[in-house]
Amino acid sequence: SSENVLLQSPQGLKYNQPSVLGPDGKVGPLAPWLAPIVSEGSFDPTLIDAIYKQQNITVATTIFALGKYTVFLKDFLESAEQHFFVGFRVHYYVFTDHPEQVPDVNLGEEHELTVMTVNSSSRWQDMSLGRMKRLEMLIESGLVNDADYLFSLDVDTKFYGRWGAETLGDLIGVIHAWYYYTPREQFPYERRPESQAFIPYSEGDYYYGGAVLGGSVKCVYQLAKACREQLDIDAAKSIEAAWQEESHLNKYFLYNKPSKLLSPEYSWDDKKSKPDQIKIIRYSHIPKNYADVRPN
Ligand code: 5GW
Ligand code: MN
Repeated sequence: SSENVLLQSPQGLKYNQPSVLGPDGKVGPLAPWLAPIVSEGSFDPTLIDAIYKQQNITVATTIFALGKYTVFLKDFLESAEQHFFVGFRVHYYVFTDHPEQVPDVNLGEEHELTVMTVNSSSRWQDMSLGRMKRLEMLIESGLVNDADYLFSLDVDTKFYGRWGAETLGDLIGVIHAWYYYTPREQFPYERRPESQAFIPYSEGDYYYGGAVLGGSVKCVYQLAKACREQLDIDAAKSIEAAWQEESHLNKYFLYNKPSKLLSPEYSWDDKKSKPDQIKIIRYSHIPKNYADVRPN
């Protein structure tokens, strides 16, 4: 059905930073490469569901819950069942080193969950940096061949509102809740040229959140493989990008433009109060006590 053609832009091309907020002060509606920025009011949920329903699609979703992060699974899954692709076929893949701690959550019709048991690691780098590699391997394994679209989502989060077919497309990135009004030279991109995630101060469209990535299985595969390769090159030089996978994701999205962008409605933070420009919060980071959940 879809072509899966990446919208590539050359490195070093100079153009003005796009604004997240339009002249009316509202989010969107378009990135300057004509990708829609999805926000409340920009789509008709009934219509868009009806269109995608006819295509009988499956949405695969990977969630990583390694070490102590299994505590987040219950709220994540229960809230997802309330709001995430309700009425569509959904297949969760939960990667964990504690399969016995995966809660028994009642799943809706045609919703399915597969536990992917992985080895425990004492190295925190393997937990926070291994997602791209595992995503790449999951797709290579053929397990998600039945899926049309794939999302990878942080687990220390909750859904508060609808997340549905409006978020589907070839390559999907989310605009970070803390940086949608920030001049690009102040984005927390990786700024050391030694890192593969390096972005010069004169470049950058948006600051994308690392909690959400998605798209067609093919485009997500290309993304995961490319980011994993860049992470490996950095690791071989003992370089860790400023915000790890998020930095590499931002580099990837700068030169491989998302075909659709999600407004910060789709990746909020409970610690941040809602400004008027943001009409609804759909998915948000919940506060976590780092000392409780991170490895020592
Ligand atoms: C994260 C940071 C340092 C050490 C370990 C982790 C970690 C991340 C972990 O111990 N277990 C784990 O499952 N993760 C996965 O990576 C979770 O899915 C988590 O949502 C995701 C990103 O890490 P976060 O959520 O701690 O990152 P921030 O930027 O949201 O704080
Ligand atoms: Mn998180």
